[in-house]
Amino acid sequence: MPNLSRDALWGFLCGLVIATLFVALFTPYLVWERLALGKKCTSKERVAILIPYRDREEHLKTFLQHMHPFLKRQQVDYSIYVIEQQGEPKFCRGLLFNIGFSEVMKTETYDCFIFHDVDLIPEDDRIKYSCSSSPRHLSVAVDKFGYRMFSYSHYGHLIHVCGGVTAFSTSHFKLVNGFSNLFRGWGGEDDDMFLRLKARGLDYSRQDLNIARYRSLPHEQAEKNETNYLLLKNSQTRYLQDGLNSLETVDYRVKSTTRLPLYTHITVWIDAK
Ligand SMILES: [Mn+2]
Repeated sequence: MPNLSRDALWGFLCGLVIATLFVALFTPYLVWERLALGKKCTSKERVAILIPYRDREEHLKTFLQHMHPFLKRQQVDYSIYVIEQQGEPKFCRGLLFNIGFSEVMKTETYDCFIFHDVDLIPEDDRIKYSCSSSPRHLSVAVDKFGYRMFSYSHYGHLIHVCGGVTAFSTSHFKLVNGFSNLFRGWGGEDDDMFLRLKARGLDYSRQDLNIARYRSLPHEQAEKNETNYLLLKNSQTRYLQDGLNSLETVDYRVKSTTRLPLYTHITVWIDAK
């Protein structure tokens, strides 16, 4: 027995020595890295990346694995927010963006918001994750659409399809009253935003088609909600009272906000209509 406790003591001491050595050697390295990083990060703009989310665990993993190194290479001062929908069976992409924006702005200040689908991965480091003098459509060329741009005519409007990933300065996003809260299910909320911008005399700028290339992660295509497209008829007048300023009339409840190492997770209950 005495032998055993002596062995245990030796083991403990060796462990202690190794741990001390490790901390002594590693701490200066961490401090140095921190300082070097502080010097390198020249960005003054604070960027929030908002991801509307439900039931796409694999996509989120791939997204985070790609985006953290990508954004660090660009030296962006950023945070990622995942806004998860519960309740209402139809996915409310625009509404989730509005809720995310309003929740985030309660405690933080950001200059720039990037509204980002979880299944789109930028393929080129030159795609700038920042805001400029006009709102920007980032995911211009997506692989599953043959890296091409699309437009269509609807109720006399020529609509350029600008879904996927867009960047708005905080003031531009407020100026158009955010997204519409009314779109439920797949389709149309991005076209509604395009029309809001037009109504405000704004337009999306776009990066070169050869640069702004995205890979899309495969999933089953949700069925288009055709009734969404009827809303586009009056987008350009409705936007004044449908959006950030009418969020309090929407039946939703923020259930939790959890700060995780790689993102902040906000869960939202939306009442089914
Ligand atoms: Mn998709």
